[in-house]
Order: sequence, then C-alpha cells, then structure tokens
Amino acid sequence: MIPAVQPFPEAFAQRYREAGYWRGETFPALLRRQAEARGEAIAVVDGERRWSYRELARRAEAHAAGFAALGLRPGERVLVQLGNVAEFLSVVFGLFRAGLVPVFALPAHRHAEIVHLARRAEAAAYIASDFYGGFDYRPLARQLRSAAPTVREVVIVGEAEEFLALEACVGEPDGLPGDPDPASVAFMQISGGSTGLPKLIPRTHDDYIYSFRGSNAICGVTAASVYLVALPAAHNFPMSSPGYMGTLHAGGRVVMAPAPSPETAFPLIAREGVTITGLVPPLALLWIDAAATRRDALASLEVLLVGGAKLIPEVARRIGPALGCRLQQVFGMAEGLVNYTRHDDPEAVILTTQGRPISPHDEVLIVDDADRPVAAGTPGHLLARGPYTIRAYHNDPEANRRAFTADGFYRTGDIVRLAAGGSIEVLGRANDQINRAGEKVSAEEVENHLLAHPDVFDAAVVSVPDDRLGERSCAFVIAREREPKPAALRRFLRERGIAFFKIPDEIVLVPAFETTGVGKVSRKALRARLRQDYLARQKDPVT
Ligand code: OOB
Repeated sequence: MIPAVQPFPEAFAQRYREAGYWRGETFPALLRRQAEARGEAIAVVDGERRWSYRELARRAEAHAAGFAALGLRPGERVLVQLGNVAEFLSVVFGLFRAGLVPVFALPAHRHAEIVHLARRAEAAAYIASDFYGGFDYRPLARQLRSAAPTVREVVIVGEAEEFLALEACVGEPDGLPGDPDPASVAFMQISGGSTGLPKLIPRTHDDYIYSFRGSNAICGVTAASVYLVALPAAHNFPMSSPGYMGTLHAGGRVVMAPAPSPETAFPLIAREGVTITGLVPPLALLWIDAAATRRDALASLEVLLVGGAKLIPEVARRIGPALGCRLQQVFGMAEGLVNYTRHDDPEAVILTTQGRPISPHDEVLIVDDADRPVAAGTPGHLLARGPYTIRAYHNDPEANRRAFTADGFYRTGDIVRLAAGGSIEVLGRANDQINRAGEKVSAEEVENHLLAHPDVFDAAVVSVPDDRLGERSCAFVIAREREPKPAALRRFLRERGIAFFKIPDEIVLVPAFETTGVGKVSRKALRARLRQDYLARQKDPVT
C-alpha cells in the first residue's frame, strides 16, 4: 500500500507552526474537546434526530471500535459515499478516531468514478448509504467488490442486505490508537480535474484545521452559529468554508439538508434558526426567486456564502435585498487556497470580486504562459502556495509534474486578475474543464467515454454559457458509418456508470472537425474553435 503523505518541506512546516497556523490539533482531539466543553449542546440535526456533542463523540468512538474490529488498520483508506445525513459526521469522525483515512466520494459518483477512486486510493473498505437521493448504492457496492480487490469490507448505513450494517459494526474501544500525528494525512478530497479521471488530494490535520479555523474568523462563525449543509457534505466548500467542520470547531450547530432546494431548505432555516450557509450561484438564484414569497423563513440567516463557480455581479447585487442577509463570495478549491470577500470590504468589492486569501502566508502569483508575473490588473494564471495548499496529489507523479511548479506552487488552472485593492477576480479557466453549476467536468474524461462507443469516430467536449448553470457541456461527435442518436449516446454514458452531471447537456453530430491550415490541431485549440463556432451560430442562427 502506498502511504498517504502530504510533502510540505520542513522549512515551510516550521514557518507555519511558528506563525501559529499549525497548532498540532487533530480531528479526534477536536471532537473530544467539544464533547468535554459542551457535551449537552446540539452538534448535528438531521430531520427529527438531534445529536449532542457527547452523542456524536460516543457514536464516533463506537464506529471506530467497529472499524478496528473489522481488521481495518491505521493508515488504510476507506471510500465514503454518504449523503447529507448525521451519520456522515459520526462515520467520518469514527474513521479519524481509528486512524483510518476517509476518501470523500460525491453521492453523484457512479461505477466509473467509484472504481477508479477505490483503486487509486487502494481502499480497504467502502461505506455508503443504502439509498440516497433516489439511488440504491448496494448494487454499486457489489460491482465495486468485484472491480476493486483491495476493498475487503462494505458497510452500509441503513438496510445492508448481504453487507454489514453500520449499527452491527461494533467492537472494543480499548484497542483504538492514540491521537494521530497532526502532520499526517487525515483524509483525501477529490479534485474536479481537467484531465482524465479525478485525482486524490491528501489533506493533513494541521493544514485543514487551520483552513476552517481561519475561515471562522473571516466569516464570523462562533458557538452561536447554525450552519446549514445545503451542498453535498463530501464537497470541500460545505466541509470547510467555513462549513460544518468550522462550525463544529467553534461549537456551533450543524443542520443537514437532504436537498438544497428552497422547498427543503427554507423550512429548515426557519425551524433551526440557521445563521449561515453556502450555495453555488445557480442555487442562490433559485433562493432569490423563492424568497420573493417566503422571505419570512429566512429571518435568522445572517451570511450567505456563494462560490464554486463565478457569481455574476447582477445576481450578487440581488442577494442582500432579496434574502435579507450579507453576501460573502468564496473562491476556493479542494487542493487548498480559499479566498473570501470580507464583511467590511466596500460593496463593489463584495459584489464584483471573489475575495482574497485566508492567510497572510498564502502566496499567490498571477503569471503569463511562461510563468512570469504579469502587471497588476492584467489577467494571468493563478498559482498558489501556502499553509493549507497541497504540494502533491496522491500517487500520481504525472499529474504532479503538470500541476506544481518546481518551487511547489499549485497551478490552479484559473485565469484571474488582481482588482484594485488586492482582491482576486476570476475570469475563467486555462484548461478544458466545464464548471457546471459548481460541479467540475473534465472534457477529456467525457471524450474518453464517448470514444468507447462503437459508432463514435471522434468527440470533443466544450463548455458553453448557460443562463441557469453558468456553463453547460456540449459534445461534438463525429460518427463512423452509422450515426448514433444523441439519446443512445446518453444512455451509453449512463450505462458506463458516470456521474449524471458529466453527461453532455447537448450532443451535436458533425461531419468532421475542420482543420485550418495543415497538420494536427491540439485538442485544446480544437475545443476552443468548436466553442467559438457554437457561440457564433447562437448569435447569428441563420448562417
Ligand atoms: C470549490 O472547489 P472545487 O475543488 O470543486 O473547484 C475548484 C475550482 C476553482 O479552481 C475554480 O475554477 C472554481 O472551482 N471556483 C470558482 C469559484 N469558486 C470555485 N470560480 C469562480 N468563482 C468562484 N467563486 O469549488 C470550492 C472549494 C471551497 C470553497 C468554495 C468552492
């Protein structure tokens, strides 16, 4: 098994410790501290269930003992695919307590992604809901078992069928390890990715806890905060910006929303007195519309964080008046760097920029194609290095060569510019990633799936603007002799087991990819041209 590590150079680690960012706190210690300090306070609400900090810690301890009794050993990876349920927290803190390393899959991931992640992580176990969001995860567990031989155990939250039910997973607590090394990897997040399949992002206790402690200070999260988990709990944004981890660190209350729709979220906000939550821009738009008739439900809401994709200023402007709360833009990434607008920023900064980094020790560079810094205000590639930005992906030397500079800066793939006052404005992506309502789709990954169809000769997937989603995906396909129907291609992709959000929104059959000039064009240039042609046709549909 390849150990999970995050190679911060010693000189940097020392600097981050001396600055007081890395304090040696770990996830098991965090929960224990709160269970001791405020045992009776409610930590998590899920429907009618309300668990105190003591209850959450007790359950985590019991799960940890159960995981150890299964023979899962510290350092082993466990693929977790759970929805927004209270068990998300007890399972994850249970894994932390047992020294196991959760790998966070999204509920939307299907066979192709889950098998890839289990293999890449060499996962020893898979923990999933029986049923969530209308999908049955048990058949997926069966497929995974045969496709990923490292997976020895499957634990199901709910009706387990032939697998082990979470409640039946019990053991003796005496054998549990002591607290982990704070510099060790606590868990792995998943990259949105622009090339091929998702990559694994190892995050340490030290670096991640600093990121949400710092976020708490910027967003005003305290023990009085009530955070609504509206986005998928597995995603970095609701996890740590400042998210439920920040809220638990502060001793506040976490409320799980089974869906982010106003129909589900508004009554929860009213009932629980939610003070803060985070949304992607398309959801913010839905909430604005719904609030026109149901604004009362949002009386307790103080802060709405919006991020994951570009928020257009016109929508930003409407948020405060429509929802009666403060807008805070957040521009973050699972690899690390997170930027926020500050509550005391001028209004124009809050409405038109994506903020500035959490830490004085975040180093951001904006560079040209040759990695030379551009003049302030000029668009360029954003590079980042700092106390909570990774230095390497897990077990992926090739991606690491591409994604990091020689001196350890992460190439974010974002094109940004520095606005007056030092805030960052995100302008777009340098590479071929589609940001579909905050969900990241790699063009290359979808092209590879399309190319597996016997009637597809070639395919290029591009992002096109979409009023509702921000961007949607459009696949240009060249057929072999027989023209496949778009509906048949979509079915084919579904059957290959890819997440729904990766299935192209539009499929356009074309006779050829015209090449200008001689020789081969790069995929990047080809996609750029197809996108341009598409936009030109939209503007002038008669030609
Ligand atoms: C968040 O994390 P990821 O890993 O799903 O995606 C990161 C990418 C960024 O590189 C950028 O391309 C895009 O998502 N992005 C934004 C944005 N926030 C993220 N693009 C424009 N404006 C924004 N405000 O998406 C994420 C992680 C933590 C907090 C918030 C978002």
